[in-house]
Amino acid sequence: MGFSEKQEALVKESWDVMKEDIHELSLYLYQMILEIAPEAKGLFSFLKDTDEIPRNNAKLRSHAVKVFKMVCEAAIQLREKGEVVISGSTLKYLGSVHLQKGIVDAHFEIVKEALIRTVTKAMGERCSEEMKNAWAEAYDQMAAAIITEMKQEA
Ligand code: HEM
Ligand code: ISQ
Repeated sequence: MGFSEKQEALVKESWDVMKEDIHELSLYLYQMILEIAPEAKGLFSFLKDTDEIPRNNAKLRSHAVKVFKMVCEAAIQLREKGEVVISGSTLKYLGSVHLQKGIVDAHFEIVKEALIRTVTKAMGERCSEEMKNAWAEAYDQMAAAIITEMKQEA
């Protein structure tokens, strides 16, 4: 089943709301990752040597914002072109960063769950199963592109 205009709208609409509180939501995304998988802490350079998630680390924040934005971008592309297209050099970079950090398929499920929990928290009563599914689908397609690249680089 293709990605519908409605699904794209749900992702965009929630992202617009999320942007208003992006600082807190970025921290929440990491918090959820660590709640689901405490061992993931060691993967991130800015988390591995701290007991708490640092509130004022620019890199930590910008990385999380990138992830939200890229999934949002994936939703737009899925509706427009039916697939996620990442430019060759960006895809190579994403593949190599994650390969080098030792990211495996199971990690992608953890981040997906954390992302959905973050959308759920951000949207409160405005959240719906349909909205969560739209994010999940866009994320899965983005993840699939990165995973394919990682396997090619390995
Ligand atoms: C780095 C995006 C999945 C862990 C990055 C960077 C981007 C990114 C853009 C590079 C940031 C920069 O250098 O500017 C994504 C997207 C994902 C995804 C879009 C899924 C669709 C994952 C997963 C994990 C992960 C599943 C594992 C928990 C990391 C780590 C780094 C990284 C550890 C390096 C951060 C550091 O320590 O500096 N990711 N990522 N990523 N990603 Fe992901
Ligand atoms: C995946 N890759 C890089 C940074 C991230 C930040 C938060 C959640 C997932 C991420």
